[in-house]
This record gives sequence, C-alpha cells and structure tokens, in this order.
Amino acid sequence: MSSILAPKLHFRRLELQGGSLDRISRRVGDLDDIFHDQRAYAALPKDKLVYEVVSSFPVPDGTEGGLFIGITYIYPGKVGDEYFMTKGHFHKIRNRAEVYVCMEGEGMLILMNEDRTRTWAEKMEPGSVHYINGFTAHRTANTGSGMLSFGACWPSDAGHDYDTISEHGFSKILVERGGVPTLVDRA
Ligand code: PAN
Ligand code: ZN
Repeated sequence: MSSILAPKLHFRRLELQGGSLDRISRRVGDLDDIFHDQRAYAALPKDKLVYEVVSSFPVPDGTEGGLFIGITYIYPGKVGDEYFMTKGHFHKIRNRAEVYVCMEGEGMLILMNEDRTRTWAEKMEPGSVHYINGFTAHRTANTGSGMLSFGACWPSDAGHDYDTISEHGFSKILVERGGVPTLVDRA
C-alpha cells in the first residue's frame, strides 16, 4: 500500500514544504549591476532583502525530461524610480520554456527576445498564469505595496545564464511614471 504524501508546493499557503529545499536570498548588495540609478542604489543598505527563492529539485540538475518547481517572493520597494526585481536570465539551453503562476501581489513579468530588439511586459496578479517561451529572457518586478509571490516550473536541464543579462541588461527598464509602471528605453 502506498502512502499519500502532502503536496510539497502549496499555492494557497504560499509555500514549499518538506524534502530538500534550496533557499536563496538576494539582498541589495547582491544586485549591483541590475538597477539603472546607481546613486539611489548606493544609498540603500546592502543587507536589505530584495527577494527570496525556495526551490524543489525532484531530480538532479541537468536531467533531461524532469521539472523543477520554485516560489519567488519579492519584497516591495524601489531603487530610485525602478521597482525591486529579480536579476533575470535566459535559460542556458535557450529553447527551454517555463511557466509562472502569480499567487499574491502586483507585478510585471518583463520579457526580452534573444537579439534584444524587443522588451515587453505582462501584468501579474493573483491567479495569472504566464507562459515564458524559450529563447526569452525573463525577470519579475514587484509594482505593489505588499509582497509579490509566484510559483515557477521549468525544465530540470534548462540551466540559468545570468552573465548575458549582467553584461548587457534588458533593452528596456520598468520604472514608475506618475504612479504607473512604465517600460522605457534605457538611457
Ligand atoms: C525563477 C527565477 C526566480 C529568481 O525560478 O529563478 O524568479 O529570478 P533570478 O533567477 O533571475 O534571480 C526562474 O525563472 N527559474 O528558471
Ligand atoms: Zn527561468
């Protein structure tokens, strides 16, 4: 007789439970090359939390055909007029897609094609589901006054390419203009 296990990912409880979980905290000091306003960035305490990621890896990293599951929690805040956001990445294996499901808060999923000619955004709200095509860089920004939490599911062989984004950035940034999140060309 097989036992019935409680789900490890629970959207309504906003948590992953049990098993071996990987936890990453990203603080202001870890994000020195992503925000455009370097003066505002320098004024923030380096140990201030910007986001946390809790991930479950049911199969070894690099396994073809498996899936990883994670929850990202982004704190509310801004660096100058730019919202707190994730580093952003392409998948190392470029054609690997991903799904995000927003659980709480307000945010924007910022997407960019591989040759950087197009950057666009999708609004995230509780329950919204986002299909991220392969070959597409992705990052999320918290545009609200509370936490932004979302679940993610991606192929276990996708890998993360952060270097391309830390070197070149996205071609547009998401800033507040008159209280409204607005994508603008980088100066
Ligand atoms: C997500 C992201 C998570 C944190 O799980 O890894 O939101 O963003 P960064 O990895 O860009 O810091 C995902 O897209 N995984 O593939
Ligand atoms: Zn990803």
